[in-house]
Amino acid sequence: MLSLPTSSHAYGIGLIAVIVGVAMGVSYYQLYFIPELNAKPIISEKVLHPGDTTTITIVPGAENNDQAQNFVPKKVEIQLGINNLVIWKNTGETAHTVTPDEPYKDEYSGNFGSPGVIRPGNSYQFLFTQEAKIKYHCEPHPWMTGEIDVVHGALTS
Ligand SMILES: [Cu+2]
Repeated sequence: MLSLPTSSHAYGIGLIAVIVGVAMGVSYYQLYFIPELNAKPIISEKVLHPGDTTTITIVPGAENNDQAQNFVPKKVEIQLGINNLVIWKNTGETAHTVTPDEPYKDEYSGNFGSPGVIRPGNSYQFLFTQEAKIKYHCEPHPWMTGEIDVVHGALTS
C-alpha cells in the first residue's frame, strides 16, 4: 500500500527532472546555437536594396581572343547603396563564366562567381555589400577579363 505512492512520487520527480532538462536544452539551443548559425552582418537597407543595378554585357564574339570587347564595360566602379547589385548578361552565342581570379567571399552574399556557365540569353547577378576590388575572368576564355571596384556610396559613408 505504501510503496505505490512512493514510487509514483519518485516517478513524478523523475518526469519533472526530464522536462526541466529538455527545457534547458531547448533554451540553450535557442539562445546560443541558433543565433550563431544565423549570424548575418547588419547591412543597411540601401545596400540590400540599391536603387540602381549595374549591368555588364557579355557581348557577341567575346570568346574570340582577338576581339577587344568581351565584358562591357570591362572595369566598373560601383557604389554601395546606389548600384551595388551587378548583373552580367550574356548576349552572345557562347556560354561564359564570371570567375574571380582569386576566391572572393562577400560577408552577406557569400562566394562570388557564377555557379556554372552563363548560357546565351541568361545572366548572373551578385549583390556586393562590402568595399572590394575584384578581378575576374571567364573560365573557358581566360583572355576575357574584368574588374569590379566596390566603393562607399555617397549615401552610405
Ligand atoms: Cu567566355
